Amino acid sequence: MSETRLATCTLCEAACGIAVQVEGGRVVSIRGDADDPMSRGYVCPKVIGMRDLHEDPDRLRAPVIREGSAFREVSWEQALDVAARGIARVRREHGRDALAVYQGNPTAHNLGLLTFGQVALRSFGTKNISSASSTDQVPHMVAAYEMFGHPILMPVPDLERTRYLLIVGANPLVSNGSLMTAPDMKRRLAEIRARGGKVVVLDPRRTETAEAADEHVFVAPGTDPLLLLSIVHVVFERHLDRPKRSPLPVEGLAELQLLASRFAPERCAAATGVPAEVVRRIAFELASSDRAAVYGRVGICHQEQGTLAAWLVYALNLVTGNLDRPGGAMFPTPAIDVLLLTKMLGFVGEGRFASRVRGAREMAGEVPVATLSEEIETEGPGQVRALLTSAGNPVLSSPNGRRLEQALAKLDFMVCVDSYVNETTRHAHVILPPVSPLERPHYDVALAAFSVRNGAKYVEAPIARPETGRHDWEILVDLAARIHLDGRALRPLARRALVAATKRFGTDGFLDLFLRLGPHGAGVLGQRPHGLTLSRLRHAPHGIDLGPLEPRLGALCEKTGRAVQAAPQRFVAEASSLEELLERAARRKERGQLVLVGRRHLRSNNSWLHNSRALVKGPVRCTLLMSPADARARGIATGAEVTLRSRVGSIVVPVEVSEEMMEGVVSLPHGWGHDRPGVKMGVATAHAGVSLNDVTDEMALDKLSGNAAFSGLDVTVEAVRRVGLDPAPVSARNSG
Ligand SMILES: Nc1nc2c(c(=O)[nH]1)N[C@H]1C(S)=C(S)[C@@H](COP(=O)(O)OP(=O)(O)OC[C@H]3O[C@@H](n4cnc5c(=O)[nH]c(N)nc54)[C@H](O)[C@@H]3O)O[C@H]1N2
Ligand SMILES: Nc1nc2c(c(=O)[nH]1)N[C@H]1C(S)=C(S)[C@@H](COP(=O)(O)OP(=O)(O)OC[C@H]3O[C@@H](n4cnc5c(=O)[nH]c(N)nc54)[C@H](O)[C@@H]3O)O[C@H]1N2
Ligand code: SF4
Ligand SMILES: [Mo]
Repeated sequence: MSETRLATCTLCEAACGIAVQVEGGRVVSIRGDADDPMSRGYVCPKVIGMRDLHEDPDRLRAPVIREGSAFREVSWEQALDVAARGIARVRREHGRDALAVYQGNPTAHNLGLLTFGQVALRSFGTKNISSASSTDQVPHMVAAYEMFGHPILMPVPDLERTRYLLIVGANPLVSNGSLMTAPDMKRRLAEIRARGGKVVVLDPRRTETAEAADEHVFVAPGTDPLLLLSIVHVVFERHLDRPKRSPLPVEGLAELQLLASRFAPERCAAATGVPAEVVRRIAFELASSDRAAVYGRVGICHQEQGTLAAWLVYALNLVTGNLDRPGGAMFPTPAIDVLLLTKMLGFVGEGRFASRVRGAREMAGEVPVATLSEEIETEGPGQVRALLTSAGNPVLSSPNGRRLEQALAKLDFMVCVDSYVNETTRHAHVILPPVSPLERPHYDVALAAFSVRNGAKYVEAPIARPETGRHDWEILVDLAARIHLDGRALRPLARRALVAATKRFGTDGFLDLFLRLGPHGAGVLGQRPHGLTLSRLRHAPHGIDLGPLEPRLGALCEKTGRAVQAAPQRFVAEASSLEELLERAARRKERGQLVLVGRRHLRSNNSWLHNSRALVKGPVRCTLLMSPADARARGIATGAEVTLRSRVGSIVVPVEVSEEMMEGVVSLPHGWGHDRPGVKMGVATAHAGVSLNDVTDEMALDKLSGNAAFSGLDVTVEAVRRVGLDPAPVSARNSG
């Protein structure tokens, strides 16, 4: 007898509601939950990954320890003991900073990792803690911190009411939205147009989103701060600035205007590739719309002035009077107060310490992952000798993964909390696998803070975990307890008591408490009888709609006595380097220098869904897109294998000549390169591709945030061998 259970897809930020048909612990089918108030039945093709992950024979179901080049299954007791002893020894002999911690992207979709997991990982007190944030959104966090006083206060476009949406460096039709939880982007963009609105995309590639928009404009990679500043320039010049439309206390508008006055569109056009008259028209349309929002995502974060770009996206919303205003860029009011939670966890702050070798500044308690290799390689006090990774695959996801992989081989000890033997975890001494995403209860603590509509949803685990299965957070709490109590007399007793107490409270206990304390909550003692509690959410398994976004920044400013900063001093100081960028970008174009950018595919998810047969079948996706003009100039046709070179290294990839690409720009997806020895993901290895991050540069960082500047990397491309124009060779290779 099969049964249908409601759940949430945890593969991407859209967090679609799903109905999972289960029979005897196996998944029969997954479809969209039509009664989920946010996703209304929508799911993307990737949803099948939830089934395939669960059923995957390559997924580890028991802990393993390495013996030579092989892994052997062991009991939890043994694995945790070996892991704890290894880490404790390194800490004892070399100090706390000798242990590095890295957390990957799936953390954001994992209730236990976001709560107890954070406490456990931060309890090690190492300054060498990093995460996928520094290959992703830290520029937005630094901009939010300086402008609004909290790194989590990153505004999201109010898609349901906006009439003009300017998308800069994002492809939400493929990524399904990021820092913008909004399932079914296709419908949402169509709705903006149906209400008479306009969608404009600025991107060096004519993406799927650009195709669905009213207008697409090519922009040269890495030049967005110049482009955005020239839009700000026109807004002021034409007296279209209307910050007062939103009643916020604001400081620094005059400084912003002064800075922008130097960057007229005519001056920036040669660098950005965007004609001045196009900039002027976009500025006018944006500023004269009654409800407009500017949205920027990883395309603007992955550049050497990513923080300036993120700042200028927010600043543009501010000066056009669209910040914290319906139809503009707004701040959700999630049921769990993440501002409070992150403050409690020590996330709020910046520049409190720096990395040892490069002196990279801390942000939200973390250093850039780009510093990890050098921290392992460079001898001296504080050298990293052990690594603990959780839900991450930095060998494929961080810049210069080749160097990192060589560094990992030198570690004294490495522990990974992960379900696979992959490019990173194959270096581990112990791998501790959590249960599958369908075997855990779920609530979106992080994503609800970036939802285009307020809401709350809790789901029970649709499939009961096996008796031996452990949640990520249970693994980390147990590990931390063992490490901290190692060598103490009280050890077994104290550890068991601590672990038992946390387990008893559990993620449910945490959720109930924080839901009650939150802005929609019932209160700890139930003072607000209609407010949220966990029990109320349990009775509404499709999720509860908490209404459209409401202005809230004004009230926050009042509470803290802090005005919104339109032109933070650090940003204005750094903006002097834009003069140099202006010249460098224009020169690059004159020289015909090729630059590299990344892309995503609808049927792929960073590095870890390539073991699903259903998702990797079809044409090869790991191809280098190149404009017809650039291909012609190099005698290259679709299907040709080329050598792509950067300062860091080279890779060989097949080319796809495409009108989608801006001249001078080539595009390659990341997350591939599964042919490393020792990887135990059969399907992925048979569709290996190459890793973009074998050529990205660990020294190229966003100046203000330390984020990896993957985009706009100088590269050369030359043919390895020539083949005809027929794209068949690409697909033929794929079927093998
Ligand atoms: N060149 C280039 N590089 C990029 C990007 C780019 O655009 N271009 N994008 C960057 C971005 S935005 C990101 S977020 C990063 C991602 O970087 P990472 O998070 O380091 O990499 P992922 O590929 O997401 O790997 C996730 C890992 O977590 C494991 N996993 C999945 N679910 C769970 C779980 O519930 N628990 C545990 N314990 N493990 C789990 C998977 O098996 C996999 O090993 O990559 C970045 N790298
Ligand atoms: N299907 C799928 N969905 C995903 C993921 C996935 O791997 N696959 N990953 C998830 C993750 S971790 C994240 S963070 C989000 C990211 O979500 P998005 O930000 O929407 O991700 P991308 O599709 O990489 O879009 C970035 C765009 O920026 C453009 N770009 C590159 N350089 C520049 C530049 O210098 N300037 C400008 N203006 N544009 C530039 C690229 O051409 C690309 O179209 O997606 C999430 N969703
Ligand atoms: S858009 Fe696709 S991958 Fe993302 S949550 Fe929805 S079904 Fe899952
Ligand atoms: Mo990401």
